[in-house]
Amino acid sequence: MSQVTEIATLLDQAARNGTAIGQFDPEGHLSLEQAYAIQSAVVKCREARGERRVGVKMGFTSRAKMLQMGLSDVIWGRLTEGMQIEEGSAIDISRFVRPRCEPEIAFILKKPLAGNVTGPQALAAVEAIAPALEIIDSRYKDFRFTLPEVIADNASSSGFVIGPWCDPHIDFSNLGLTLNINGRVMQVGSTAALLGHPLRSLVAAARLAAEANEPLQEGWIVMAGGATSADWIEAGQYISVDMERLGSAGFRLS
Ligand code: 0L1
Ligand code: MG
Repeated sequence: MSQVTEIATLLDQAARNGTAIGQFDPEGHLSLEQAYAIQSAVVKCREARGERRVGVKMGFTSRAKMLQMGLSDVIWGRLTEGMQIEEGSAIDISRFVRPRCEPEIAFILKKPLAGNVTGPQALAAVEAIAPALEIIDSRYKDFRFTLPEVIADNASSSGFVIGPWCDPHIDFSNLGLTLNINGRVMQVGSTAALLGHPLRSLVAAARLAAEANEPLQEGWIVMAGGATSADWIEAGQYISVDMERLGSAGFRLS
């Protein structure tokens, strides 16, 4: 078994069982190319079990988080249908190691999108936009990881919830939003936190996915990135996002 397959198998099992593993590259020696190769192999494990690819997620999309990590670019991960959580439903916390949740805006595409595109070209490929939540769950013990490790771990992607799909022609550059737990506001933010405009995240997704020879497909969802910091979430909580003009999305953790 190659080292890529070996690490990918460990990460896939950790995600399936909700059990943490130790770091495999604590000094961060792996190249980003190697890290994404492991991520690709992790997602292939899911596809081998019959899960369909449904899109991509973007990570570290706020300038503050990028600088904090010493990064000059965003990171991305792959979404499969098994990660989608029906809006308003309840899910069992045992499937996670130690989950956190962040409010996002999601795009769904009406046509493929690839390469170096402009904002208007990206918008022309968007069928609809929606308020959304991402559940992130690092598979590493004590939430300690290097950049190659988090990329290999599918950018901590674990679940996502999509609210009502809305007309993409409204101005969504600076929509106010809150992340709420049991109806209490925990985080306040704006879609402008995503690289200044969420479309920039979609433009980056088109570039990065094409570089990986996996161009964005018609019908795919793009989770544009966290608009606030993520909050730890626990069993018994109802977690929701309220977004100006677009509405709400939520789920219960049991
Ligand atoms: O912004 C993101 O969705 C990436 C999250 C990866 C790091 C983490 O687990 O906090
Ligand atoms: Mg996110």
